[in-house]
Amino acid sequence: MLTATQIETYRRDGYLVIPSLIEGDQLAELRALTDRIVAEARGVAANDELYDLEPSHSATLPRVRRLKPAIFKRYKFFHDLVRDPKITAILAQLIGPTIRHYGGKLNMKSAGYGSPVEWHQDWAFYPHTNDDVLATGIYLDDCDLGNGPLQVLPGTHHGPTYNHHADGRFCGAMDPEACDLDFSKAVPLMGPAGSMTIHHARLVHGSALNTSNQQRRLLLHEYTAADAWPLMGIADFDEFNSRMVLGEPNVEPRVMPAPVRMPLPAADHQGSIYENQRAASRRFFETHAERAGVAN
Ligand SMILES: O=C(O)CCC(=O)C(=O)O
Repeated sequence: MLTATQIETYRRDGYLVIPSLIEGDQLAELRALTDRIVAEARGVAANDELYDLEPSHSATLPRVRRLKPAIFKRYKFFHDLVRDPKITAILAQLIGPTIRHYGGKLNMKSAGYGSPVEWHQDWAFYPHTNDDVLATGIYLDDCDLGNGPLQVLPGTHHGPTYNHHADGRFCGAMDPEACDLDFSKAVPLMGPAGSMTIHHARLVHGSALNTSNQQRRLLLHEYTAADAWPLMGIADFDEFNSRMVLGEPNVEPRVMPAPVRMPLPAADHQGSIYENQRAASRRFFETHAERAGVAN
């Protein structure tokens, strides 16, 4: 459970780190299952429903950038972890007693080449009727400054929703030179394997290329208050309600003012944030190709 000070810090700064929340056998299983799924990418030639692949991936030299939301449907372990009471009890203190899982993914950020994620706000991808919306991140590996920690700009969840468009289309990345933000104030969220980060959906965040020899895997889960409904609509109401993780669903969305920009027209490159961000007009973080001195 969170202390009153932690709750106050989250409201003020928009993020928290809970050290070593996942431990022992549960952490060991999370790591072992992930290793197994990644090993099965050998032979996969292109992005599919489960795998998002690094630009330098080949079927013989498998390089997975992300495991996509299909892991929550295919693997009971991941399905159950989303609903783990030690996580949902914490979330209830931040967004209330009825909670729905929105989605998630496992970003690999592999040693030596794991891709950067450009500055963005999750809210630009999935605006809702109110902003009781957040993401948790569970580190599968010890995370320090060297292996590409998630970085956040404290307090930005109280500010505008920034432009995430380029050439008239959504691209999932902010133009770092077109916004009034001082990125040198970014705070890296670090901790031992099993630590859990929490960030508000409107908080500006991103992460750099992993140039170290330590991988940095981060399992991201996105959650909303049950009465925060997605402005992009609900394709399947039963499926929507099957994602309740705490309390009962309702049909009374709570509408609260929050700055919104719709992610439309949709990004040119679909499949993941990495793909969306390929269309960004300007990048902040160095890419693997740039570092290696080859054309992107
Ligand atoms: O993996 C990371 O460091 C950041 C991920 C992120 O913000 C995202 O995938 O939306």
